[in-house]
Amino acid sequence: MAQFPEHFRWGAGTYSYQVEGAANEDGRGESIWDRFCSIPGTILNNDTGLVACDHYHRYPEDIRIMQELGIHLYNFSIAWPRIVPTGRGKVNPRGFDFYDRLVDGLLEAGIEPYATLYHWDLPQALQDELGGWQSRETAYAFAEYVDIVSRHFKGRIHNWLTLNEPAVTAFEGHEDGIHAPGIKDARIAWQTSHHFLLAHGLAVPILRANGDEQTRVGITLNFTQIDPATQSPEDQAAARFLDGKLHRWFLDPLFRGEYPADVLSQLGELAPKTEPGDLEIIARPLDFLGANYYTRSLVTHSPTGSLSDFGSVRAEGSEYTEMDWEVHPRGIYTMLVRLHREYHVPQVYIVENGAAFADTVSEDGRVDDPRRIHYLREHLLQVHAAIAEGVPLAGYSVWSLMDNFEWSLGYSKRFGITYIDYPTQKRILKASGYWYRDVIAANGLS
Ligand code: IFM
Repeated sequence: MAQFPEHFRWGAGTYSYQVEGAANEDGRGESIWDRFCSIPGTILNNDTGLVACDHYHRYPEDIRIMQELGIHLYNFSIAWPRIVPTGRGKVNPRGFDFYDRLVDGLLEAGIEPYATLYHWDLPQALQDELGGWQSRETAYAFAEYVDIVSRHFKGRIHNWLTLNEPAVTAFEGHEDGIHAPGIKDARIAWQTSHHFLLAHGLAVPILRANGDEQTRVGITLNFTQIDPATQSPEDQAAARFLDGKLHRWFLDPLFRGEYPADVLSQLGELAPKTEPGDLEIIARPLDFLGANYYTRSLVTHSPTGSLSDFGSVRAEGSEYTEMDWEVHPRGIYTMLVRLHREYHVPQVYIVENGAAFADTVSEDGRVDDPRRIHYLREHLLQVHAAIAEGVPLAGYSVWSLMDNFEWSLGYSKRFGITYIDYPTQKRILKASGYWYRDVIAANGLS
């Protein structure tokens, strides 16, 4: 039996644009994802987040599912365009109503709200007026929004995560252009990465000042196990650079107050402009780090020598999910041990871990997803091993509570432990949901 520590916290997550829907209700402003999705051909099947899982209206049922699971915490994000529709200035009081009901409902159900302040739905007005995250001013606009939100929820939300996966939104949104706002410019992408970190650092003291003695502040980063496809010096160098770009570029400033020198020197002209004092702002002490882990990447070097078009190969004999992501459970252990030994993170939460599979509803109305159970089980065993190694891991949250809008892949990928029948919005707890419920009840797995 892999028994977890006594106060280990189990959770499940969703994020605003992926589940809420109600995109035009109660004064919500347009976000960059609304705009991006409205461009035909951008998103698979031209799906959008207009309705999504209708969590905005169906949250009471979703809270009941959380209660059935027995989770201790719910990871969700607050949509900036609901609260400040144009990003800066006028606050929309009706924008708080949904989150008030959600947070109060969670608290009544004994589930702790873990609120992420930014998961990719920037108010479109800031993109139009400032160029979005390529402008330093957006970081200051974020700080104002954080001030408004954290004052409002004082005493009700104690656990704050400033940003989720800044590396993904910086590079996939501004270098690859496959996420909103669809920019393809490496220089802009690196500049936005700095502004994300700056925005985070500006938010930290605001959250503390507006909170109370229970307030805890963190940020969530995404991690992939990055290995070279071969032992050739070129592939090894590519893997080292990618690890630098996706991991150390964010970890080093947050926990060491500096950008990694090897990445900086390779960037040359692409290096972001910074101002004196920025790194001190970014490196403000945190209470915990949120860490997301899904897969491994076997990297090949770029044939053109570019810093963006690396290749990858498939791992012989490995299982792959519907995302075409390798199932590589050991990577979550390696990541956790690294965060502990190299970065001395005060505390870690797994904020996301999970897998997309092609789930279907059987004739008797059940959703059997043995591959997801296997995936979660193998990862949890590695998480357990990391705790035994001394990693200060406080909790684990599965991605996701329910199937939802998977960005440029629309609704085609199902990550949930709850199945969503989109035409009827019916929720069906999958076999993995029942399995997770039992893990939580036992605080461990055999
Ligand atoms: O759905 C996403 C989520 O929004 C951010 N982390 C990865 C998940 C799966 O791709």
